[in-house]
Amino acid sequence: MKKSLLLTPLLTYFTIVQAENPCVQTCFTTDPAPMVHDGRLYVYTGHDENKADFFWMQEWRVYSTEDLVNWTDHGSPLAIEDFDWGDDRAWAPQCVERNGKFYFYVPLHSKLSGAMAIGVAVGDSPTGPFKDAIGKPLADGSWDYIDPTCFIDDDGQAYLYWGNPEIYYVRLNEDMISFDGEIQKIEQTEESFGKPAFSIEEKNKKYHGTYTEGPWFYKRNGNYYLLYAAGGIPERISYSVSDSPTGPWKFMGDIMPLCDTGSFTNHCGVCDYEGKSYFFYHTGNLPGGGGFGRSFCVEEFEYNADGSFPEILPTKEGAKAVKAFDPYRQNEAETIAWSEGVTTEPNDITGVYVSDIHNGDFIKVANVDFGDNSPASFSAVVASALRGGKIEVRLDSKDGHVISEISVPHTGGWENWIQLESPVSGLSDGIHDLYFVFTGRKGPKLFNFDKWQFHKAN
Ligand code: FUB
Repeated sequence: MKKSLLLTPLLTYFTIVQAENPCVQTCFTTDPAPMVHDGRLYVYTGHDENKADFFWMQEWRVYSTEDLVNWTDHGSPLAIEDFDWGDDRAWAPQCVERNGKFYFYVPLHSKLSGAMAIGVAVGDSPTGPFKDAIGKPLADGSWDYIDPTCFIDDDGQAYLYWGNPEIYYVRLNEDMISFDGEIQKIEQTEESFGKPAFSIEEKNKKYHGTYTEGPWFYKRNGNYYLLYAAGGIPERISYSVSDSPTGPWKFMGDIMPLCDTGSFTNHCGVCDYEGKSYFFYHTGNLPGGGGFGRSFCVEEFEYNADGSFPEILPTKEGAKAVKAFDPYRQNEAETIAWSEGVTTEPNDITGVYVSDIHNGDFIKVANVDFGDNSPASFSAVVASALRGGKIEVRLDSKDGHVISEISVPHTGGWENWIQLESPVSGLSDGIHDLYFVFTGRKGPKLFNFDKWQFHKAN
């Protein structure tokens, strides 16, 4: 069918393309740590369990985006099971690259000490696989050995900071998996962190600060920044700066003040991508979330002229798209701007796919650029152990008009994949949000969805 030409420019013009916070809806994703590599922005996270009453976290997860709007789920390339000496609490991670290797620093509970420890895993790609790099903790034996943040200075010296409520650091050796010398503890004073350490604070004096946890360490324009969760709980995000990687630090105040985030913790990470600056944090705002069900969010910001931070408040909208999405390559179904109802699962052969699809669930892919002409067809890779269902491909809203439809049959198993193709008709040029709306019998899981692609006419 021919597209409605008249409507195309209007819809394209008025489409306000914004990400939606939290960035991932298929599971809880805590303690975000961004890393830019090879033109993509990766975010390493923890994973709060459903219905948890504490941080009973078992694995770390990786997501990535090229546009700040659509997030690809790379699953969990690292879990407690990968550390023989660990048995619980897969808390706030960070991954950094050096000489083509990816070093994944994590806190977890140690069987050796019975307390918390810092581990390091190594991999050859940003999405893993990762393996314990040294077969033992990098630092072990204190309840406050959590939340490592790693930074490599211009002279090649790498630093690892961590801790709650103390701030520890070491100079890492060039191998990134060892250090010489003692673990250093940073002196916390009112001038450096807004409040002295508990042991030396003046009782009855009201201080603004308190370093709590979750340090995030980096350098910009010759200044070293240490961002952190502050104020005990509930937490805000504050920061200190220095002209040296090991201080002395100067307390600069709050970046994200106490807000109604639905979570008593907060945890930040910062990066630049495609010429813009982004602030990552987490909230309990995903339906079913809360203090032990947190999900990462993102806001774009601009540094003040003097390099200080503006105040950053949580928004529902998040960051704007920095580029359009290409529907003509093979796309992973788990690349999602927003979804409702579905989850994801891993598979050794196909990788991560979308699962738990029920009648009425949907996936939105934002800012999709169909170019000047309508595509000829749409294909999807799907599997079903039951009677299947339908993918309705809709434009611009989940009730938008249907441009293609795929009927998924029984394929003989939840991972017996087949590729199906269907013609495209109706308005489908220009930039649109795409909705995959799933329909079928009410009640049961319908099918799994792994990949999709639009095809141009020959
Ligand atoms: O996610 C578990 C802990 O909660 C993290 O290690 C802290 O930073 C806080 O977010």
